[in-house]
Amino acid sequence: MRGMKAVLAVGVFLSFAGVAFAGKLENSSFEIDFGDRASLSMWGGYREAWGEAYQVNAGRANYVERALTGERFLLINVPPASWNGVWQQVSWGEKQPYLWEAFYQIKGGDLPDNCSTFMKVEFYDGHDIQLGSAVGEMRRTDTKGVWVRDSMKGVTPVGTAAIRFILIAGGNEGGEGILDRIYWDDADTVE
Ligand SMILES: [Ca+2]
Repeated sequence: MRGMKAVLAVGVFLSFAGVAFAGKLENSSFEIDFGDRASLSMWGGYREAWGEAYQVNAGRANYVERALTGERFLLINVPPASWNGVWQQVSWGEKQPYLWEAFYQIKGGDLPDNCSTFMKVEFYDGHDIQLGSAVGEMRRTDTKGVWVRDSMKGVTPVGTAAIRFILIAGGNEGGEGILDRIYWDDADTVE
């Protein structure tokens, strides 16, 4: 039992360290200006965003008042029957653990039953062929103005050479567009 406690203590320490220091993702707090991206390893504006996903400034328009850190965050809108989000691909080994976290807000009431936002990962081999994927908890409950921590962890499958880290929102079949209600900030791996 003593050994187990030591392992847990180290785990807690590393979790805090992961919050304090940058992980493997770039632009993890969505603070870097949009623009052409020379590297596929950076999300935000070019090739790594699809649908209605935007990096926006806190306190503007109908956005939430404060970013978790910095001045900006990710906004994901969901037009009827659509999927939208951002992704970032990072080199990773096979059979290796991964842990990443992000913080979200949902405002304006709970999302419709058929609409949600969540974290997702996809595993790719050295030829960029997808080996599999995993999804986090589907979120749709109003967070009442608070940034809520979310996380995902697991172990990569055999053959993995990269993980694609994804923040996504969608569904909403036949509904009205979900606008200015889903936000994410500070998404990064934790080591
Ligand atoms: Ca931020």
